[in-house]
Amino acid sequence: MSGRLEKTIAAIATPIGEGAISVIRVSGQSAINKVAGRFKGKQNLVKAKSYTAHLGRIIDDQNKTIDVVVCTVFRAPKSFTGEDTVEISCHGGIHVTHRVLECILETGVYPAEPGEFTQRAFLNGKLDLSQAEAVADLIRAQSDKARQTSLDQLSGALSKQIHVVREQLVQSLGLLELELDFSEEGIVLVDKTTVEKLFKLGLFEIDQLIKTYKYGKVWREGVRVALVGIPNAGKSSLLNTLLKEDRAIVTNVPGTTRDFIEEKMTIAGVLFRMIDTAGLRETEDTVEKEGVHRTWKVIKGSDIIVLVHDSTKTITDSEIKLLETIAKENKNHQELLIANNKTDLKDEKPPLKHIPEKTLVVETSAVNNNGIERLKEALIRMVLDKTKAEEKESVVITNERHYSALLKAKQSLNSALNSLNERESEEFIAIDLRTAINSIGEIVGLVTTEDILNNIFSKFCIGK
Ligand SMILES: Nc1nc2c(ncn2[C@@H]2O[C@H](COP(=O)(O)OP(=O)(O)OP(=O)(O)O)[C@@H](O)[C@H]2O)c(=O)[nH]1
Ligand SMILES: [Mg+2]
Repeated sequence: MSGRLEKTIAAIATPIGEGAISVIRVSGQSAINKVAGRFKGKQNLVKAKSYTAHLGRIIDDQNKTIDVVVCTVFRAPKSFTGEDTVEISCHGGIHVTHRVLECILETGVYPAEPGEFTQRAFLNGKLDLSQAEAVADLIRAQSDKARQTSLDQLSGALSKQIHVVREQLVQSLGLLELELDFSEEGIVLVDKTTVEKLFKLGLFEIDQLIKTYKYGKVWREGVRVALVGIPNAGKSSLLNTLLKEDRAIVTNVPGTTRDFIEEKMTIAGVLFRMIDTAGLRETEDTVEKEGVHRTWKVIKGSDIIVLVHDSTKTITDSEIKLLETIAKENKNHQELLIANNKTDLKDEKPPLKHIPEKTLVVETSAVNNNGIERLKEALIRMVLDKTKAEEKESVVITNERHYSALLKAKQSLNSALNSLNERESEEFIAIDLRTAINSIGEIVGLVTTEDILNNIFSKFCIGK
């Protein structure tokens, strides 16, 4: 790793395609010198001050002009990577961008690997690991909520909280190492209740963070909403009306939708993944059977289930079975909502029986748009109500790696607490405590391995 850090690297930092400009980022000890050798402008880049931009031309080894560019110079340590950096803004064509990059690489600069600029920022202490991960999350954010949580993480809100929790555990370790005394006649340096209190405080704070993950994940990946029901209830029609787009096939033939269809939409800044499914019924048709099988899978994996019911029909056995299954197997605390559809039809409306108490029923019509706004409000309210408690916590866990590190820390701390209560020797308790401290440290990168780093940064794009 350290050998690599001595190398100067370059990559295209903007998406490949035609645009007004593209940016080529060059970073490392000799970044400014190398670019200066291929740059002709009024200013010699070698002498350029930090944070200055210079108009000029990029030339190849034959002195031929490749493009007219603007070079922005950042001097270490005040750059994204913490190293000398030049960002070359050239014309945004695919060919011209590659040619400019080639000219720079020809001078002995190395092509950057995925995420290498951010990895350098981490290794040079500009960002901790959770902040580096937030860069990728911010770039991938698909909703306002996702953007906000990544930005908070990038600003260091999570890091701060992690350091507080870790510091508490380190303090308890210090106390523990001072020597716990359980015997009657020994010198009591630290009493058991003080350490126990500290452990419990640590556990409480770790738990608070763990609890936010359910929502953090939702902010990041979106709320999965399954539109389910019996054939012809109007699931596909509702999807189309919600999306304001003719996305799914709608016919009056029961069993039209065979495979599920997933589409994204945002409501009040929150990303929702709406999934239209095959109508549930007993069938001998091989394709439809597979569709029904997939519907059950979608039901299990979603956060909210919208049972679309045809309001002109009496509730069927299939619908009752669905409601019972959701009630029984609801390990993930999924929310249930009923869209009582086709309210525009003049037919008689039989009473909705057999639905669980307190279930929210929204009257809808996919044909004349009636109740669609109310349905959207109900969806967002479900998400916000559930997250209200957690929103008070300023820090939200969105990343699976952080979540598993917290779970590991909790497990070790619990085990330390047990050992303490069973009056095991302090060395024994300290082992678990150190494991917990390390797990917490992994989140911000105080403890890392090459594997962890490779795993994180290889998922970045080149140029980030
Ligand atoms: N009047 C009226 N007709 C509707 C409404 N929603 C759907 N329909 C009609 O009901 C029929 C079935 O609609 P779909 O959206 O295909 O129903 P589905 O639940 O997706 O059905 P499957 O894919 O077969 O499971 C179509 O003829 C729709 O035009 C509604 O709110 N009002
Ligand atoms: Mg359908």
